[in-house]
Amino acid sequence: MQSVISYIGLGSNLAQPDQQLQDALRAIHGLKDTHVKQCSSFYASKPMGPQDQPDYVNAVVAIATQLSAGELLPHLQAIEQLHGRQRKSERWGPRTLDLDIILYGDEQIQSENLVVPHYGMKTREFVLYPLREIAPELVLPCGDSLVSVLKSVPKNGLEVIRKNVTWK
Ligand code: PH2
Ligand code: MG
Ligand code: MG
Repeated sequence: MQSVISYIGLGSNLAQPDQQLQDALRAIHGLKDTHVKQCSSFYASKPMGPQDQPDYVNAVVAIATQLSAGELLPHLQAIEQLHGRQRKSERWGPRTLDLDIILYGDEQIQSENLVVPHYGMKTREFVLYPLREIAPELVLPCGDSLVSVLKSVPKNGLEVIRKNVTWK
């Protein structure tokens, strides 16, 4: 099977977020039939949602994978679990590790447990700016270019905190 390029959003705001992302990157690279191709810098970002939680560290990685999106999802959820993720009822509450499938090739998926492109990607600075770093020419499945989408999304304090991230 041919591999597909997929973009995964990483986020953490608990228990050493920088280390959470670094470990997650290695775990993703270690998934079967999957390789990390590129990783954005790590960014500090203001919490979206409840404000009484720590700032987040966010990044986006490009992977090449032979897994389908539906196969990839449970693997990413297993990594979240290994990182002590506790699913709470509070929407947009703090978390040790969040791995979201942002894009999976040009596929548009609307199943019960997976929506791709990620429903919030066009409004979230902590997804769009890291994505632009690794895929400046990207055109979304809807036909909009990443650059045009970014024009209406301010940085909201988003700040690079680590460059030249590695995963091997
Ligand atoms: N994720 C959330 C809720 N709020 N805020 C930032 N800055 N970054 C995130 O990744 C994030 C968030 C739920 O997934
Ligand atoms: Mg998320
Ligand atoms: Mg998530």
